[in-house]
Amino acid sequence: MKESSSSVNGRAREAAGRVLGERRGALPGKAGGEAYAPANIALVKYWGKRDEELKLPVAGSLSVSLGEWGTRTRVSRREDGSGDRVRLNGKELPGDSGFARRVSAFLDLTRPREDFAVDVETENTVPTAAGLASSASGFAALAGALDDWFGWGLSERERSVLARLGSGSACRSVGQGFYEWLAGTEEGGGDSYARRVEADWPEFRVGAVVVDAGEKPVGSGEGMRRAVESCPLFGGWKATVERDLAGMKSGLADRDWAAVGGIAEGNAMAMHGLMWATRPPVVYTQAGTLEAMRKVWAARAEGVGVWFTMDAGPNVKLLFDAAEEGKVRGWFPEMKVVAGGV
Ligand code: 2P0
Repeated sequence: MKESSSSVNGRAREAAGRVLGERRGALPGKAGGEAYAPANIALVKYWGKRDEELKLPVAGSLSVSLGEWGTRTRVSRREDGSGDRVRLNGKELPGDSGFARRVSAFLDLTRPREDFAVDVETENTVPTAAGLASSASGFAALAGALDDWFGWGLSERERSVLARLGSGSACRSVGQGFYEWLAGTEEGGGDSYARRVEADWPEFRVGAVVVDAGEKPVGSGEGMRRAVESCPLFGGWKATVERDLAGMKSGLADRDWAAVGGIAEGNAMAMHGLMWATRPPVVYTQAGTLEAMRKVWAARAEGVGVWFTMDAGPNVKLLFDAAEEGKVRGWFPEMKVVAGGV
């Protein structure tokens, strides 16, 4: 992450320039812009970059978007000379807070002029009690709001490339449904973007089980960096992801819960295995995480169609069909449920 908006990340700005071309120099055609982007949960995980600045991954990944859980963002011009302002859920963030700085760094990639300051008003619609990260929907919504404001007319692929420069997983939050992030091979990242997987599954449900909503000990950027540098198992990760992606796509096409749930759960376990084997280790799992995992296995042993996935934190996300919701709630009365897959 860069320190301030004056130390512009050169290669990322070049990459944004390749998306926008001459459009970047033009002033917006209207007073403000607005967009919504859903959060997403990876069923096959992104863990490890081949390029830190451009947020290019070592391998592909695949996620489901979370319907009405996401981020709505409005942008407009700020002309009082005090720089960008970021409001999150109605509260102004201090300019030196981590998120405000990341937003300003992202705005640096697209500003028509250096002194062009932006007012960003962003609201998360993910219930706080669901304990989900919001950087993916946050940067996808910001890219979409800027596109709306400036009238760039970006394609979904272009929006995905742009959002990726804010946060890798944001490239998968450009629409509803299942999205595959293609790792790409180009040095500049023009072919590293997410595209919709042709699968509709309106009965697909995600249940959030919060174990600990507090700050995580190691950020995911730092955790990934450490894994690439020091995890002795990392060499096998790319092949694991490629196999899991192939199985996941055919499972989604067949709406085969055993395949989709089994691969998602196994892939999350493999990612956490990498984390544990990283030196020094990156352990997000807590006692409550293990307890929830064991409950899922016990429920499944009793015939309930439920699987789990976990990200860079202690919370557990359940995956199940709408028809199973009542039974799953019997095991996890406190879970928050959202419809994905459409
Ligand atoms: C994922 N995660 O696929 C994985 C699984 C966390 C665990 O994408 O450094 O916030 O901004 O590219 O996108 C979280 O990483 O990281 C993430 P950056 P990002 O959802």
